[in-house]
Amino acid sequence: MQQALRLAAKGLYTTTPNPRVGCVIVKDGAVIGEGWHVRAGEPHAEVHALRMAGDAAHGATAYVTLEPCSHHGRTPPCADALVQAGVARVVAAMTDPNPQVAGRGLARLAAAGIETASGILEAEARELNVGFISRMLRGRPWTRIKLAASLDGRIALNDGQSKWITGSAARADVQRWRARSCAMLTSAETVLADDARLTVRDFAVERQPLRVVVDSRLRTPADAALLQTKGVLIAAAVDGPQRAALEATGAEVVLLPGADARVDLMALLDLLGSRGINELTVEAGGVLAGGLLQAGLADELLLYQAPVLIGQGRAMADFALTDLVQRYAPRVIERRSVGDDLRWTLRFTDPAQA
Ligand code: AOF
Ligand code: ZN
Repeated sequence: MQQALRLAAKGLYTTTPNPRVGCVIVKDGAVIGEGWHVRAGEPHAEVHALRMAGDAAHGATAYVTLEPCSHHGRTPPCADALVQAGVARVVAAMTDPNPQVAGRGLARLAAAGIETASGILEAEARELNVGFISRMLRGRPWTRIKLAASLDGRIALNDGQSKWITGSAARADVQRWRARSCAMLTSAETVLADDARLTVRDFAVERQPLRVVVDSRLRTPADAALLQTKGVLIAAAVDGPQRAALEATGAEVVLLPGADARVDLMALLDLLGSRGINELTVEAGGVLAGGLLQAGLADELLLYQAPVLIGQGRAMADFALTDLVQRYAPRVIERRSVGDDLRWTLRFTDPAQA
């Protein structure tokens, strides 16, 4: 199963909106087939592994990081392919949260007389598909807020200057998180201040994340750097004359009015879920981070903390407490060095429950 998980991870940057899945077929103690899902529309992991194993798959054991599918999606059911190949046993790391599958794949195998098991290295398998699981079970993406802050917790000076608080290693690391994300979320405020593109540039990728801008009053300038690459969604709360100019750049504009003439963030995440967005990474300022936190929509914080003091400046998340008991206290998942910076992975949501 460990080998199957390593194979699954090869699809980290490409499988969206599908999950990352790996499969290893073993017979008489030897690996006779291996495969992983590369892209939606192409064969599933099991099909690649069965093709490699050929006739030898008869009587073998298949290890899969996700329950084999039982439905006709873009491709036919893997459960049927495994039955036809005559495998004797199928071991899955976890069941498929897709309501079209949800246990039916394993049930179909069992009904055909195949021995089945599930729950092997399940935590690792869930970690790999935390976004897919979130979308299947909650209808919205796994939402990760990336923060780059000074030792004194500031993300910018009061005048907005923020280049560069963290070091080059941290900035390179951020590119990996962008690349695995289905979408990036930012605010008009950040676009106006930083003119960030939010694309992956440090290494070659075959797809760029969808870029989403929370822009309640349509303040995004049509010549913003982010609009120079296709694949931008602008979420506004009120319509305005600027809309036509934004749409002329190829961007899509949606109206999602919420309270106080601000974008309804829950409605936005639901929309992204309906569009197949599994992992969403937020790179914005304190207002959007604070809004997501207060709405209970932040699942994870990825915080790069630089060993610098910048004194007065902007906070990571904009909110005010009246009592310390109200503080946000996510679980510490990991603390690791990235160059001279410290990267914290903090979670509000347990992926097993997402
Ligand atoms: C598997 N093995 O390698 C993957 C699975 O539209 P399709 O045909 O690509 O089906 C996509 C669904 O199949 C996806 O939502 C998930 O439930 C499952 N993914 N299943 O047996 C695989 N990638
Ligand atoms: Zn399948």
